[in-house]
Amino acid sequence: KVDRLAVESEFDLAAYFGKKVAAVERALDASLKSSTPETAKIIEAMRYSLLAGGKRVRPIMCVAACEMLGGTETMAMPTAVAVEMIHTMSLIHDDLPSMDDDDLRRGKPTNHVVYGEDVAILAGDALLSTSFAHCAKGSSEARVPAERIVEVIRRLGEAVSEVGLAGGQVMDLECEAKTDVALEDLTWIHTHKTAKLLEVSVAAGAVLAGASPHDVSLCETYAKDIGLAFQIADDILDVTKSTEDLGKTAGKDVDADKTTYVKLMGLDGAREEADRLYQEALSSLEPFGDRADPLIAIAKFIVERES
Ligand code: GRG
Repeated sequence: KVDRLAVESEFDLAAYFGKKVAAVERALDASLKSSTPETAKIIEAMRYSLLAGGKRVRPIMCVAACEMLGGTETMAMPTAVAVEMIHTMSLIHDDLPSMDDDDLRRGKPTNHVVYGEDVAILAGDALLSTSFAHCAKGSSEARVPAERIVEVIRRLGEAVSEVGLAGGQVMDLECEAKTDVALEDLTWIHTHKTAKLLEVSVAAGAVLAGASPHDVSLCETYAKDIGLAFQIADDILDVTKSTEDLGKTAGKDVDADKTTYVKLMGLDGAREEADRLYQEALSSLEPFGDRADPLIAIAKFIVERES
C-alpha cells in the first residue's frame, strides 16, 4: 500500500492545485466568447454557470493523468475544458424545477432562476454540444493524433449516455420514490451519475498521452473507485454539516428520505468504505511511481474534503 503520510509530506497539493486551477480558469474563460449580438444571451447564460467557481476537480484530473503518462497540459486542456462543460451542463439540468428544483448552486442563484427555465435548458444543451466541438478543434490544434481524439470523443459521448450521466440520473429518479433501495442500486446510480465523468476525465487524459490500453484501464479503475468515494464523502458531509450551511454553500440535497451510503451503512461504515475505495484507488496507481503523486493527492483531497 502507498504510505499516506509520505504522500502528505512530499507533494504540495495546494501549490499544484493553485497553478492548475489558474490554467483551467484561463482556458474556460477563453473557450466561450460571444462574437455577435445574436449569441450574446445564450453565451452569457453558458458563461454564468461555467465560470461560477467550482473546484475544477475533473479538468485537473484530466491534465494530471495526461502528464503522468508523458503528455502535456496543452494536449489535455481542450478535453479538460470539455469535461467541465459537461459537468456544468449536468448541474444546470440537475437544478431545474423538473429535477431537484434548486435555487442556489455554489452560493449563487441557479441558471434557471437568473435566465428562466427555457434558456437554462438550452444553455445546458449548448454546453454539451460545444464540449465535443471544443475537444475536437482544440486537440487537433494541439497536434494530438486524430485517432486519439476520436477515442476521447467516443468516451465522452458514452459518459453522458444511458450508461453514463443520463442513465444514472434516470435510475436515481426511479429510486427516489422507493424506500427499499438496495446498496447495489445505489452503487449503480453513483457509478454512472458521479463516477463516470471522473472516469472519462482521467482515462481521456491517458488516451491523449498515447498510453497503452492497460495503463488507460488502470486509470479508469482508479477514477471509478475515487468517484464512488467522492459520493460517499458527499453523503457523509450531508449529515456532518448543518442544513442551513448546506443550502447556502453547496446546494446539496438535504432530503431526509433519500437513500444514502450513510443510511445503508451507518456513518462509521460509510467512512470505512470511503477509505477502502481510496486505498484501492491508490493501488491502481502503484505502477506509475512518483509520477502519480498529483492523482494520489487529488484522491486524498476528494475523500477528506469539507465542502
Ligand atoms: C442532459 C444528457 C443529460 C445529462 C444530465 C442531470 C443529469 C443528467 C445528471 C446529474 C448528474 C449530477 C448532477 C451528478 C452529481 C455529480 C456531483 C457529485 C456534483 C458535485 O460535483 P463537485 O463537488 O461540484 O465537483 P463543483 O461545484 O466543485 O464543480
